[in-house]
Amino acid sequence: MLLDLAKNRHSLTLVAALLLLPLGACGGGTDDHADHGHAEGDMDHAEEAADDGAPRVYFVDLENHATIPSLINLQFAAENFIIEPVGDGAINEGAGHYHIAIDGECLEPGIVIPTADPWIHFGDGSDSIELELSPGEHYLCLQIGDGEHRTLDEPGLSQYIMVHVEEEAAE
Ligand SMILES: [Cu+2]
Repeated sequence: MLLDLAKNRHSLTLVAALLLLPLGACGGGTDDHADHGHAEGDMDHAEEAADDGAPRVYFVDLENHATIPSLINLQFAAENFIIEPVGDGAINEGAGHYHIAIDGECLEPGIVIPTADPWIHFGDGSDSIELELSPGEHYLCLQIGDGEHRTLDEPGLSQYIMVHVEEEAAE
């Protein structure tokens, strides 16, 4: 019994020593390599982001910091996502309806979008609205809610932009 234990301990130490050596050598080498590969991978990813199959919603022809007239027809579009009217509270995966907040921020995922200022629901499945905004800076959030008007956990399913509204031309 005593002899056996001693033997086992001896062989365990040996195994540990053998394991440590190659691990230490590998660690330094792979770190370098991983860093390099990661940077390249990120760049590739950014270039393909526009068509990676991820769901996305956006204001049509309206970029962040754009200058717009006071009276504007806002249009929304979706990629890889189905826009549907609100049913009887049914939640269909990969589908929902638009909401906008005028001078309000987008919401975190999992929140039921209020039916109150600053939010407007497009529960009929429509994708545009005619707005009159006062001159100056305004913040617009476009955000998807599901059949229960609940925000979804996909970064592409909301867009938050700032617009400059021109002073109305004197008539
Ligand atoms: Cu809604």
